[in-house]
Amino acid sequence: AALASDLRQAWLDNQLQIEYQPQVGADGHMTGVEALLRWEHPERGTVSPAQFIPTAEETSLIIPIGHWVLESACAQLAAWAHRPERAHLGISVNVSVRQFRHPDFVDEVTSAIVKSGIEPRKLRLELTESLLADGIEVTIAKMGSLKAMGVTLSLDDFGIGYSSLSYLKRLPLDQLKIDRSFVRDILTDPNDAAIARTIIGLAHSLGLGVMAEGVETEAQRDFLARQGCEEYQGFLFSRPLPIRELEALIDRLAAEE
Ligand code: G
Ligand code: G
Ligand code: MN
Ligand code: NA
Repeated sequence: AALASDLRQAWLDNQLQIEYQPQVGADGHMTGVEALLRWEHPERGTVSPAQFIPTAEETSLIIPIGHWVLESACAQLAAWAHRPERAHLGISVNVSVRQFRHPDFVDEVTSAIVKSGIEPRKLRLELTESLLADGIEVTIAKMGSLKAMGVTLSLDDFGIGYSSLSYLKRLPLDQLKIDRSFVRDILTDPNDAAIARTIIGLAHSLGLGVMAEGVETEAQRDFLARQGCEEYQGFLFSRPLPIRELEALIDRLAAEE
């Protein structure tokens, strides 16, 4: 069957799940997690979101699916709010272009925050550079509404897409995420090292935080730390985990303190 009809059925049958990948600060403590969609198909096996997100966008299924991820993240933050070892954590949610451009998007975020009663800054929306390709004035206005609400805004996969520095300075962002393609060979490829260093410097000169993704080794983390990077995500710390495994990890780390 075509991926589009399988995805529609998967959505109706609750075959989609959310895993959470830890994010770690400069002192090694967990600061938050990124919510990542997972699809276990009975015949296809595990389907990567890299494969099915484009289909979800083409079919508009990304609207209900994205809404569900957003509401799930807010419900999770609300459940953690009265657990001392979990209450400080944020959750990053990927927002696709189609979802962001939907006229109801800002209202959906507002209602998810109000319903759950969470602190808005704990919700970190990950936007991509493809939002800057056109409709820039509307993008800036919507980001401004989200920012006014207190939501944290990150620019995901930074450096691989359409990055105009003149737009970048106009966006009400909180953080840049260095794309993992620059982190992978950071110790062996001087160009990647220079790019990572430049992104960290750019973020700081614009008053933004910076997170590196795809950090797999201590040596990569140490290199990034020396350049002033303050947050990390990658297999060095943890792969994305089902919620029960994530909560067990948080409790284990808290018990070791
Ligand atoms: O986790 P993984 O490497 O398989 O993710 C592949 C891609 O899918 C990443 O670019 C990630 O941003 C995207 N992705 C994962 N979950 C979501 C989601 O909930 N919404 C959107 N729009 N993209 C997601
Ligand atoms: O595009 P986005 O940044 O949202 O994608 C995040 C994706 O990166 C997730 O699908 C996750 O599985 C993947 N990922 C997370 N950490 C690592 C890592 O250390 N190495 C590699 N190769 N992929 C990672
Ligand atoms: Mn992301
Ligand atoms: Na990314």
